Amino acid sequence: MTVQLSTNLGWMAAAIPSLADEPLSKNHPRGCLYVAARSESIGASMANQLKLLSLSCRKTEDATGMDDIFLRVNGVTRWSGRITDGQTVDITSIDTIVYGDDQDVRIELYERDVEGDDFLGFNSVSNYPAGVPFFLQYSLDEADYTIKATLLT
Ligand SMILES: [Ca+2]
Ligand SMILES: [Ca+2]
Repeated sequence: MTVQLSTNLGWMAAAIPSLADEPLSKNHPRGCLYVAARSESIGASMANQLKLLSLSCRKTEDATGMDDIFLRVNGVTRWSGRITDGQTVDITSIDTIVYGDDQDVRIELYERDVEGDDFLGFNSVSNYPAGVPFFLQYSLDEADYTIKATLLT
């Protein structure tokens, strides 16, 4: 639940500056209704294209040495690599993830070990505002990771 909450807060923070740039038209004098109608019309007209940009490690899961991370998108491993405290790695080699408006994308992070892999958490991405980078937090097992992502416009 903590992971989901931080995701929602990230969406709010990302959404506010972009929406603030939009002038309210005379046809939509009530801001709240305007925002709701706008996101609905975008959602109905096109599929979403999710691009994962980078993975940052503030704190590894393993007590010593580098973490051996793999990233799963809807149950399929799409990226793996080694990373340690303070590093950010580019993950743009992962193909753009295309999904419909009635779907969401489950992005899980694991740390590999011979005695069993450690699950670091998951985030579900649905309809974020396009063109505004957002952040997904992974903090199970005392690890601390962030994925930076964006929906392509
Ligand atoms: Ca581990
Ligand atoms: Ca390990």
